Amino acid sequence: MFGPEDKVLQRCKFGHEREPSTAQGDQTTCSSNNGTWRPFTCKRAIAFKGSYYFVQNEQLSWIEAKEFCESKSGFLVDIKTEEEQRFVESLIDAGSYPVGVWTGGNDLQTEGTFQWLDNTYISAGFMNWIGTNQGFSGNGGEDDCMHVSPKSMLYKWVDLDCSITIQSICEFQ
Ligand SMILES: [Ca+2]
Ligand SMILES: [Ca+2]
Repeated sequence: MFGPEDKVLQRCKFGHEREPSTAQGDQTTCSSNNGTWRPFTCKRAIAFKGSYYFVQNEQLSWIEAKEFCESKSGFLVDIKTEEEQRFVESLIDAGSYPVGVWTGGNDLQTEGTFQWLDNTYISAGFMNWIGTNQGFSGNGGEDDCMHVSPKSMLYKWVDLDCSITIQSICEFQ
């Protein structure tokens, strides 16, 4: 039996992701899941310099991570300044990301030329690659998707096989 209040469509605010929760969250309410009502918490996206960031803890391939962010009207994070890099490092530090996190950086369009998902060239701005060349030469040109490595690798940018499943960060503007 649903009361009138249950018919109100509950959504998380823009930039917030809804996740199932049994704990008290900051915006706990009820949502319908195939007729079963259950509590959920709106997980906060974190604001920084005019953008919002959401860490996706689920391990996804690069394409899956990209599609997840887009399904929330965001995009896989682009890191365009040293300040933004430091902020992403703090997000990595705050969680448990043994391999690091996906960014939107990729050279799927032109091998060896990395771009962000807004089609800007990574080489045109701030960079934090592990080597002097774009990407990591260890696997030839096979790796096309860029991630930020964990603290143990000084958060350097390294391209990986896009099908590897790791955590990721969505950015919202
Ligand atoms: Ca950005
Ligand atoms: Ca490549």
